[in-house]
Amino acid sequence: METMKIAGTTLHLHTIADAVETIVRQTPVTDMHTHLFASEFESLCLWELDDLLTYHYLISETFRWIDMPYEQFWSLSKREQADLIWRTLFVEHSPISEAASGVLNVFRQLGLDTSSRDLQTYRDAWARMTVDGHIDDVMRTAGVRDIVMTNDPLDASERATWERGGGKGDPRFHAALRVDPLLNDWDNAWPQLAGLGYRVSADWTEETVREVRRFLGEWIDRMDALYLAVSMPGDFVYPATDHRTRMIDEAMVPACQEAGIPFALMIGVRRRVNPGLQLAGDMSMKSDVGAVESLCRAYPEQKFLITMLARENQHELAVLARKFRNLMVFGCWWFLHIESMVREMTEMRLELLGLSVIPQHSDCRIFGQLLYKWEYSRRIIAQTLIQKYTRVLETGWTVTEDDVRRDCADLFGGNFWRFLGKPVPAVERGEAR
Ligand code: HDL
Ligand code: ZN
Repeated sequence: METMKIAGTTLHLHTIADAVETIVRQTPVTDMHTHLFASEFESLCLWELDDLLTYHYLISETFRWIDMPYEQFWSLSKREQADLIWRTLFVEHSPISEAASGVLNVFRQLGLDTSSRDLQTYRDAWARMTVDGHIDDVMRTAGVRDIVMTNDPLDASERATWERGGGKGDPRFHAALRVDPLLNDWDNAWPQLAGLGYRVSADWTEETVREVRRFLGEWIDRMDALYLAVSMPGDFVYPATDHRTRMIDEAMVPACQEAGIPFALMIGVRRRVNPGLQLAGDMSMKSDVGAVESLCRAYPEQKFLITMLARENQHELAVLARKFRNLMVFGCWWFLHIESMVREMTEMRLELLGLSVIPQHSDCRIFGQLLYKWEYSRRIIAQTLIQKYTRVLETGWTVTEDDVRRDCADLFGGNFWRFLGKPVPAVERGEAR
């Protein structure tokens, strides 16, 4: 029998580390969940220094040091808020949290002189930038080839871009249709739908179901949405005799099946535990992985992208993914997007699921964040892969550079696009192997 030819340089115990670090660094990323917007979305496209400093993670960290009333902070201009955050987290204390050190990492990767503690130094640097030049520089440096946005047609300013035929001008940016209010705040959502011309009412009537389906279908088509996304509170149970189950069963899953797209559920948030912090006031909570199990079993032909917010849910979710091939686990979400949790979760996932996961997304809101979030994520994923390839090499198995390239392409985008049943756009554009 002909021996199978192994392609590419064979790696050994003393060469695997350098090879993996190099290949991971070079592998282009599809960032499959972000809050970034292409520049055509104008004010929704956040990239300025004051946007970076008023990131809600830094706001909540600043309030731990100051007695200022919340209302007084929110009455400040964005620039004044940024000044206060800079003084508090960068001058009066060392910026060692993930979000604070991340800002300095952005400065470094943009080639700025980080020896200055004068915020004006960095404001002057941003004054020399343009939004499109900054986006190109950051995506190139971070190695991010494609970005999936979070798109909400109930947001009037975003809707305006779509309704004038915009939204798809930059092929690197893709849409995900986000519809939390339909599931979690129906009393306020249905009047908004009605205001857009959909014949819905508070009651879950046949016409309401039909019109919610029409809303979902029309916006999936208009955005060419890659997936339908919702974030769910930690008390989400499924199935239940409640509005959420009816909305999922009668509208959301059918809309996904009609469009042939995955349904992404991000589970475990407790919104506004401290309303005074606004967006920064959300909390995580343990959730019922059983709800995901019931969904995957009820709809074996429907693909589900799932991430959960509580550390305590991660092992059970990874084990569940071993049972359902229509379940794709993704990312280290939100409060888990810190180096210690990324390391713990990535090791566990590769040990339980091999390479059939989407290990990371950035969740970025401001473009510069791509630089630090992907730098440390790549480093940790590379360190974990080296550990696992070493274990394989020690058995005498052959691992080649081509094997590692293939595996990394899967982890950093290939698994996502394959789960969608779509080709990798960066390859289609000739930008990546
Ligand atoms: O619901 C979500 O998509 C979360 O990611 C929230 O946007 C959260 O506020 C966040 O920014 N996480 O990083
Ligand atoms: Zn998010």
